Amino acid sequence: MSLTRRRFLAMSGGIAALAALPLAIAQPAHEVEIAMLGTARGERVWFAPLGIAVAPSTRVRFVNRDPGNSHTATSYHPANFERTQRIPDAAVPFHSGFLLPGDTFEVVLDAPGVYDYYCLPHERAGMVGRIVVGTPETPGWQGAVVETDHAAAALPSVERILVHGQVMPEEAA
Ligand SMILES: [Cu+2]
Repeated sequence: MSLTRRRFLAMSGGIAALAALPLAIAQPAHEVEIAMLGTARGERVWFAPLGIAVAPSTRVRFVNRDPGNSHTATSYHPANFERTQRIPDAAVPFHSGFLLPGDTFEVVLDAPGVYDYYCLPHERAGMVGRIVVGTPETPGWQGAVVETDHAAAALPSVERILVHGQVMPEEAA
């Protein structure tokens, strides 16, 4: 079974599950910020929010607000260090490069669907995030993701993100 086929099957179930839920992004912002954060000694690192719902063509600004570490925002895609694709087929993969404390990286997400991303040096420490662009009703939605990756298992569900608008790390478990 191809990746595309599996994504389609998962997407179909997701649409059915979401049909009755109130969604939180009635008034979409044109810009959102996702902070890169960490404890003083670097024992824990994370993106905040961990999951966020945005409208298509929202500008997402990653800001490294961790004074003690460099981070990246890197979409799961074969073009980025041969990771499994976890962004819509129509999306352009993004990779911020290493952001020093205070640095920012911006990306405009046009294609609807689910974007999973990670921090290159901290992926195995669980520094991952999820952006949901649009809803299952948005034309071109490709919301399915294949949730087999270990780090990605820490991500909140698409349904949870759509209902709440955003999910902070403490709530994700
Ligand atoms: Cu990091």
